[in-house]
Amino acid sequence: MPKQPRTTFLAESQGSQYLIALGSNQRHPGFGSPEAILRHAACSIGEILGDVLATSRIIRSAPVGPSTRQYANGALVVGSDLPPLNMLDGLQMIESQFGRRRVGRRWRARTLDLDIVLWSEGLFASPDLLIPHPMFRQRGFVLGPASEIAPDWRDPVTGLTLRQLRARLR
Ligand code: A4P
Ligand code: MG
Repeated sequence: MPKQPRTTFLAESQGSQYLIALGSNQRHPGFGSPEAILRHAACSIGEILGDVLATSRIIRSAPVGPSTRQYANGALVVGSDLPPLNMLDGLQMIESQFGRRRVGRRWRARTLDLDIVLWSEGLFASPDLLIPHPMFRQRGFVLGPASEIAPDWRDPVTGLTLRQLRARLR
């Protein structure tokens, strides 16, 4: 595989950084509202997967796709030495701890969805994981929170920063 250009983002932190998008549009009997679920999930990510370096506000967004319920969405920058597939495994483990069940149709209502949007080392592609996330450039509910915490992070595919991608969407 050709060597990918490294995106320098937070020079002071060790290892690599991941930009993680969080979404929820279903209450959890123990954790409560979608907003509360996202806050607890951010804590779990910090305990298990790496250092939470930046946390966005949590926004409310209209559902894209078949689900009719509003979402809570947010974003985190996480510093971690985990390679991408281990990060994905860890995120999916946390999704299931929050009651996410991977059955039924895609994009159904869910208690917690954790997607890897960007990785400081650039591109990653395997059958189970694509970085950058293929849809993120079209999604205000990702770009809004993400550009708040990492406005100058460049998408390695288009060369545009998150701030620019968000402005282009609007
Ligand atoms: N996968 C591949 N690349 C990635 C990546 N970069 N990060 C694979 C995470 N996962 C990745 O995802 C399906 C499979 O994608 C995973 O098993 C993984 O191997 P999933 O989370 O099980 O299923 P999903 O979330 O239903 O599908 P998908 O395609 O991830 O949907 P999205 O893109 O997450 O969209 N509207 C609003 N307002 N806010 C939302 O948060 N979210 C969705 C779901 C739809 N509409 C929304 C929102
Ligand atoms: Mg997902």
